[in-house]
Amino acid sequence: MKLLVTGGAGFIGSNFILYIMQQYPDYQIVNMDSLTYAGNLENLKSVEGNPNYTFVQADIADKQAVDAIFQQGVDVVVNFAAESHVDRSILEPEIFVNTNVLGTQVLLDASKNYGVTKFVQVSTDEVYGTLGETGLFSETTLLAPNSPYSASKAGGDLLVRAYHETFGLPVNITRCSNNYGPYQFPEKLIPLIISRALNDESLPIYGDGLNIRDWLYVEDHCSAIDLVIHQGKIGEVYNIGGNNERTNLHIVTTILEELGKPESLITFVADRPGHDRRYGIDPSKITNELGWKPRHNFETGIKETIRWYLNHKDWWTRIQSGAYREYMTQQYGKRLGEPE
Ligand code: NAD
Ligand code: TDX
Repeated sequence: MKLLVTGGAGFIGSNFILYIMQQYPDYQIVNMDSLTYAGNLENLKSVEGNPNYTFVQADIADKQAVDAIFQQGVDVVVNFAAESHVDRSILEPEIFVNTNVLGTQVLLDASKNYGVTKFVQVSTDEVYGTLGETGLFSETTLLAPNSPYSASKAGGDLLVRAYHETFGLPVNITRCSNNYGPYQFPEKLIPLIISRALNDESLPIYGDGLNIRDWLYVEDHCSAIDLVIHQGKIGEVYNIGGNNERTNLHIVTTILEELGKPESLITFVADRPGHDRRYGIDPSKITNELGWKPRHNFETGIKETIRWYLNHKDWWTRIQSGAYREYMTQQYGKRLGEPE
């Protein structure tokens, strides 16, 4: 099988490539990634020389570059490529539409024209909007995205659906909850808090810190996508989540306790505009129909993740370059009372 993985140099995409190459050593993997700030080929050093792995630096919205890859033959597409950070989508919405909507459409067109056997769209629970105190997101929950990020992901999802209904493209959409684990860019909550706490820096918590996310260890997301590629029923949406709802404050205090750092580092800052209060996934469809089960529980997964960041300080220190520092000032300068 020849698998085109887009966005394979990012957090989940690189974990997925490492996972799939271990599970199916004879699959051919083409990793297409434009290497934005979030793409890092260092994550894939261990497979670089493998003859079954190829990297192509290209933008999914670049029709010619996409066509050139499909001309070489593609069986299955797994589309991870996206602008993925909600806060950045508030600062700069346009690139989210370019990649997450237009880029997805370019990939869909090529998939239709070259007749792939499956197109898997890696989406997010954020397309459903926010939950109140009760209830869970199911696959039939109405889409009600609240951020430019989630709206652009919902736009991509709707195009995937339309290409299935209109052109008969064989598709699946997966909607996963918050991932954590190795290689996550230190702008996202868990690696941000670990890296800042290790440097004894203040820890910005939006609003009252009681927003809830449903956390899943990244390898469990990869195993779910593996099942969807091989067994997912054409045209279906699958929600993925491990029933691990936690408040942000709980996440932060757990990390501080594990690192032996004081809670006085916590700094409550201005809330994220449009901040979704709670996410919670009902994973019963993928569990019952495809037999998926997460292998990691949150308590062990978070400890493994903290250990990984402790052992890979070089990895995240290198990332914290000029561009990262610029973003941090733009995002947190005023919130943390620092000059902009
Ligand atoms: P990430 O930001 O770490 O990685 C995104 C990757 O896509 C990067 O390597 C980047 O270089 C690449 N990319 C961006 N724009 C591109 C373009 N135009 N063309 C080609 N490559 C491009 O993101 P992630 O956290 O790994 O998320 C991967 C996917 O999973 C996204 O589609 C995201 O919406 C979805 N998702 C993420 C989470 C999560 O918790 N991180 C949860 C559910 C779903
Ligand atoms: O500095 C911070 N302070 C803070 O309180 C940051 C970066 C986040 N938060 C809060 C906001 C959220 O309630 O922590 C929670 C998690 O925030 P993020 O890590 O930014 O993730 P989230 O906005 O929930 O989105 C993530 O999960 C779904 C991914 O970034 C998305 O790509 C995915 O679709």
